[in-house]
This record gives sequence, C-alpha cells and structure tokens, in this order.
Amino acid sequence: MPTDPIKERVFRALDTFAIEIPSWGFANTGTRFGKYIQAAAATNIEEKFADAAEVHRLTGVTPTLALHVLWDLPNGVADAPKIQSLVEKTGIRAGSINPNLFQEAEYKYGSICNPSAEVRAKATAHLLDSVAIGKALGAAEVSMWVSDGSNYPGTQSMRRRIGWMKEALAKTHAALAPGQIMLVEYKPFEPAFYHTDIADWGMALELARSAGPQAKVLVDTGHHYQGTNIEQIVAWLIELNALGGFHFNDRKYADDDLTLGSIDPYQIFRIFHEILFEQSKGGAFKSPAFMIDQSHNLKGKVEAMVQTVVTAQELYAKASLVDQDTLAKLQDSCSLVDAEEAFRGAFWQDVRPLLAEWREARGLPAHPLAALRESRYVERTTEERREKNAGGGSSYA
Ligand code: RM4
Ligand code: MN
Ligand code: MN
Repeated sequence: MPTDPIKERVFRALDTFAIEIPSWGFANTGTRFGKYIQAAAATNIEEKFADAAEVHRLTGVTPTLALHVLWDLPNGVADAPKIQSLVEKTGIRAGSINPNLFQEAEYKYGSICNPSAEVRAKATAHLLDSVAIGKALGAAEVSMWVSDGSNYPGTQSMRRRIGWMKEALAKTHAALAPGQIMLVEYKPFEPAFYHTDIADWGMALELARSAGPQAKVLVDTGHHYQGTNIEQIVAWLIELNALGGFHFNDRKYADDDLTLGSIDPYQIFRIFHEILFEQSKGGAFKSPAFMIDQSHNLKGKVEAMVQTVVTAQELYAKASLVDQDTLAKLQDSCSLVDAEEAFRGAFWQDVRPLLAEWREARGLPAHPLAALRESRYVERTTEERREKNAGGGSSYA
C-alpha cells in the first residue's frame, strides 16, 4: 500500500500532541462590568472534572485539568484527597497547579513583592502549599502568575521588590520534588498599570534562572504588547532551554482570553513551527506543556473548549507540514519568495479531513463538536445545574 507522506507526518504529529484544559474555563466568569451566568456552567470541582472528562472523551487529547488552588482546593493540600478521588472517578489527571496570589485582601499592595514581610510570608506559604499539592497529586507543574505591581510612579521600589521575589521563588524551588517543574509567567500590565513585577520574558527568565534549574518560563499568548513577535521569544527560550509551557488563547487588544486562533491563527502556527523545528533536530528537546488559559463569557463553555482543542490540533497539524529540510535550504539560499511559500503553503493546507481520519483511526468521534451536540451533554448539564447557577455565582471559582 503506498504511503501518503503528508498523512504520515500529520498522524505522527497528532499522536504526540496533548493540551491541558483549565478548570476555570468551565465555571461562570465575567468581565469587570458584569457577569453572564450560564445555566450549564460548572458550580463545583466535581462538575469541572465532569466537563473536562467530556472534552477528553470527545477529543482524546486533554488528559489533564489545570487547577487553580484557591478556586479548586480552597483548603490547600487538605483538599488533595478529594481531587485524587475525582481523578480516579473521571480518569482525568491533575494538571498544573496554579497558586492564587491575587485575590485576597492582603495582596492589595502585592504578594511575594509586598513591602510587608508578613504578607510575603503568607504568599510564600501559599506557594509552598501549591508545591505540596503538586506532590500529593503527582502533578508535573506548579504554574505561577504573579500579579504584583504598582499603579503610580515612586510608590514602590521596583529594585527591592526584585529581591523579595527572588527570595520567595528560591524557597519555592527548594521545595520541589525531582522532576517537578516551576513555571514563571509574565504579563506586561493588569491588574497593575504602572509597573508589573514580572512584566516580560526577560524578567521571567532571570527569575526562573535565579530560582533554580527546575524553573522555566511560561508564555501566555495574551500577555504581550501589540506587534510583539511571540514566536521569536519562543525561539529564544528554546535556545536557552528555558521554555516550560504555554497558556494559549487569542487577543485583539490585551489579555482578552479569546479562543485560540480565532483572531490570528497564523500566529499560533508560527509558534508551533518553532517547537516542531526544534523537534525535527532529533535532540533531547522536551516539548513544553501546552495549556489553554481561556474563560468564555459568551460562548458555551464546553463547546468553546472543544472548539479550542480542535483548533489547536489543526494548527499543530498544519505546522507539522512544513518541510524543515526544504525550508532550511531555501533560507540558506535566501530564496525569499520560495521560502515564504513553503512556510505559508503549509498553513493554507486544509488538514481537517486528515484530522477526522486520524480521530476515526484512534476510535474518537470524527467531528468532536457535532458529537458534543449529539450527546446532548450541554442540555443535560443545563438541567442539572440550572438551579445552582440561578444565584449568580462568584468570580471564576
Ligand atoms: C491571568 C494569568 C493567569 C491565570 C489568571 C486567571 O491573567 O493569565 O495565568 O491564571 O489570569
Ligand atoms: Mn495565563
Ligand atoms: Mn491572562
């Protein structure tokens, strides 16, 4: 039987592709101005796991669920056995453990950068608790977003805050189990608008390096200024062996948390290309953790998550079609138009029929969104949860 090299390449790429989904993507969330309550939204951790299991049943590539400590394990490590029983019940494993350093009143002026030693100690204890949760659940990553910053020039010492941060991160790193990874996320602004303590990848990289070898940088695609060449940042982080993971989403203006690839699918393709380029070299490169960081207010939550996962697979499959050897030759001969055509030609291939074939070959529904509708899962959960959601629900949790 003649083999189809395109099919082979796509299947090989898809076989190694998995993406983590966030627990907060299933709960009712809102904007700063209001909240649009969905009757089917998950109201507790059991329902978040149930929704995640449904996404995994339909797509086959979301075996782990990212957990946000305050929202999902309000009692910290004491809640780990409860999570473990849900892991056993649903077959969905605990994914990255996300400490929450931004919601409590004490963090008004910062968490690990707060001028108060007492608040810093509280924040550090929470980081250590997150590490302990990770150990108890066998979770690979502790993924931290530090929201600290200030709103007005001169009101905080940026310099002293660097020292405080390094101290907290070093303590956290020292508690990691072998193999446990600590991810340092950056974001240029919001909630603080004058300065953010970890504002870009350079700061995140320095903090990760000073914390220790198990600390890596996390790239959230929504956390960049307009026009930033994110794939170049990715290329540098790979070069420096410092790329730990991604939070995928799309944005038009800032940290909009829109569906991955909905505004600029070519950007995600270009990012995936950098990963696949490194993989094609056949070295010891360990693929970074792919995670979704989205919460939808307008789209149905499970539906949006399935759509996101499918889009991620499509873009990964497209990126796998770039012929790395041919591209390298064209780059070296500075054949600009041909090089660009080889690159964007892959992007313009319609891989959706191949994806359907791959799914069928793996015993998965060929069309996950259609299968979701057929299953009537959303209708069922709407009925089950309507009452519980009628009250309004709190933010994210
Ligand atoms: C932040 C950041 C974090 C996420 C929170 C909910 O902007 O992206 O990763 O945990 O939002
Ligand atoms: Mn994020
Ligand atoms: Mn964000």
